[in-house]
Amino acid sequence: MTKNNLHAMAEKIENAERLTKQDAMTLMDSNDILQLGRLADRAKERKTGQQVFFNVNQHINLTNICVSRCKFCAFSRDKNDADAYAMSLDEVLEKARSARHLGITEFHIVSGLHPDLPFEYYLDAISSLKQEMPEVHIQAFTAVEIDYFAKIAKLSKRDVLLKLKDAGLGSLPGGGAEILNHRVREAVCPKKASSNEWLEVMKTAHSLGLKSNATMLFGHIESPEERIDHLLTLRELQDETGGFQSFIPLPFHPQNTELPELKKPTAFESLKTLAISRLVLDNFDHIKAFWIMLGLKVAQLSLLFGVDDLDGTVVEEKITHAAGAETDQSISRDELLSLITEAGRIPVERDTLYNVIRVYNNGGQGVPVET
Ligand code: V47
Repeated sequence: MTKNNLHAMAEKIENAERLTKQDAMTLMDSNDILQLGRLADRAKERKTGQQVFFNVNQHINLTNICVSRCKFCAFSRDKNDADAYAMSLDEVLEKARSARHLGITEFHIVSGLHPDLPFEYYLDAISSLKQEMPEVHIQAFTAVEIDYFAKIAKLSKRDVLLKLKDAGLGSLPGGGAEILNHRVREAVCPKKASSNEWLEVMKTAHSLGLKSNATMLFGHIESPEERIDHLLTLRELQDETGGFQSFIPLPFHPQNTELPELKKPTAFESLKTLAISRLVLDNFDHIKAFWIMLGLKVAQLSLLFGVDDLDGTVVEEKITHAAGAETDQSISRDELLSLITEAGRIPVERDTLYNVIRVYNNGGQGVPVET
């Protein structure tokens, strides 16, 4: 596809006109990645100007034991595997306390679909965390987990969400969406929530005032058209509910999965996917780069390709050193600030619901300007 095809579309994007499926497929066919980036950056600028958001969160995975065993997942284990685990409530609280001094504003909790743990375990985990650290927002349980809880507890999705909300749940993460398509799910994750079940949970959550994110696992067996259809499905639900906060495209990592023959998406493919997501999802305010999966280099470049939010564990530099953390598992706040300012953008620390905590508009030198 030549540059001219994109020129024809640039006007549409400049006028903030909604792209059709045909338009989106034209973008997918294009190799003019710089022009795609410029167009996506323009669309980003309209939403959030020069600002790039980040937050300080702690990920907690309650268990890796999972009955679903999706082909793309290297995390899940069977109950009897040597490295299978399920955290006790004490362990959950201990983990939470260990990050208290980092000034975290969010717990991000996702786990396997455990065959035996009752729904009450998850309710207890949320209420204990809330009691221990009431100021920290709890973003927990993918739509797939909510659907599973409804099945094991024999409750409606709505009742599951209401009970979790009562216990202290603040919002839902965007995982488990993979590709919202029957063929793809049958092939790679047949044992978990279907596309419709995933969408139904999100719709219900939004109706109860719970915001959520949405993800897309790309670069495995899905076709370009299935990827675009995934975006269009999310755009349609967002038109209806307005409950999605951010969209996070996740590049597939084949190592230690049941799809080892596949290759990880290239930087080119990832940047193109992020840019197209920004252009098609005109009703999503935020497109987030999960640098832990994209890598820091691609994540930084993505700030010129429509991305306005960087996610991944952020810790103070002294803590990183004290903990001896690997740079690919955590990032110091200063490093994050320089990545953003070097790209010519203004770093903004946010809470989970995108309330601004600090704007670093002094070149990212670490002296915050309160807003
Ligand atoms: O649902 C699993 C994906 C997701 C692999 O909501 C894989 O803010 C790549 O959803 N290669 C979990 N991806 C992570 C997730 C997430 C991450 C960051 C922020 C947010 C948010 C959500 O990871 C799973 C699945 O789609 N995944 N295996 C893999 N081998």
